[in-house]
Amino acid sequence: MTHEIAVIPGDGIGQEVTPAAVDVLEAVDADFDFVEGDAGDAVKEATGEALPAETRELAADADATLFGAAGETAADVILPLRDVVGSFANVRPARSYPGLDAVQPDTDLVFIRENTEGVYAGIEAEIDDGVRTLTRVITEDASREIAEFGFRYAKRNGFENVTIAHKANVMRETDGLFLEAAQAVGDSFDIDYDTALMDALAMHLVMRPEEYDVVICPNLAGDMLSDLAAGLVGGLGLLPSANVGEDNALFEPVHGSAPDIAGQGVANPSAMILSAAMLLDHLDYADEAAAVREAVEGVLADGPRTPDLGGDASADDVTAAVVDRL
Ligand code: GGG
Repeated sequence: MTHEIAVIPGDGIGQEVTPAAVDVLEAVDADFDFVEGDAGDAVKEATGEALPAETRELAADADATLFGAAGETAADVILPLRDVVGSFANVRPARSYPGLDAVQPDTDLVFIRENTEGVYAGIEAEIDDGVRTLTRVITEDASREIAEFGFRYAKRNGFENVTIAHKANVMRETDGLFLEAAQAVGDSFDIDYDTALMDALAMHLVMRPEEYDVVICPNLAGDMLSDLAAGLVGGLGLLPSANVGEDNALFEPVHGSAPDIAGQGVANPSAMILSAAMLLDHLDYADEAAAVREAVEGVLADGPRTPDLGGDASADDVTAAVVDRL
């Protein structure tokens, strides 16, 4: 069966790493049709619209989407795209790799980030000169849904501990509801869980990441804590993600457009290639997904490596080495 994959490189290094994922998907034993769409800062400059209707339709109609990176127009591109694919959960695994000089070499955890609300609901206003507000939306339904997804994910993947991140002692109404709903779900699962104030959790993750398996987070906390974890394992070039919905999904690296290195060809494609491995898993190509992960691991251990990991290879060199191993 042929699967249609929408490919949306987006901004900055998204243009450089997205073709790497396509090369890898073309190298595995699976049948894909790739359809490319435009989105991002340059498209907005040229057309006035960061996410053209045709690109939305591509993502809506495809079996899955590969997205590269969003820049200044992130709120107009990646948030609506997640909505187009009906994604309520953002899965962000953070693990250290043998042979890499990581701050915390025993890291192996997964953030399950609520993907639709919190402070990313986009409700902002200027209510007076010099006074702006933002409305944080937390609903019982979305909180329950992300917690159910997180606990099921932990069970399915053999993880032993779940942590519910929150700040309910300050955001009493919103995170109070998130925590209450997530705990009710936790109580119905046969799995150990605890709850953690997200600020203290940030410190514990830096000092003892090996104590954590699955961390269920409200939207902004998931975005920030996963970047923090990227710092523990070797940087943002290593963290993939899946935006999962009921019937569709979008896969993207956790990193953004990295304007400081965009155009130089030296962006680390590993996060994007590992996102393609998550896409393979999602479409039931488990063996091919495992082979891609193994190939990436091998290249991370033996090189070539991009400059963020201390090497001097290009994104193309790394991609070619992964494809060779496949
Ligand atoms: N590929 C991820 C990306 O483009 N990140 C930029 C960004 O600002 N993302 C916000 C988010 O992940 O919610």
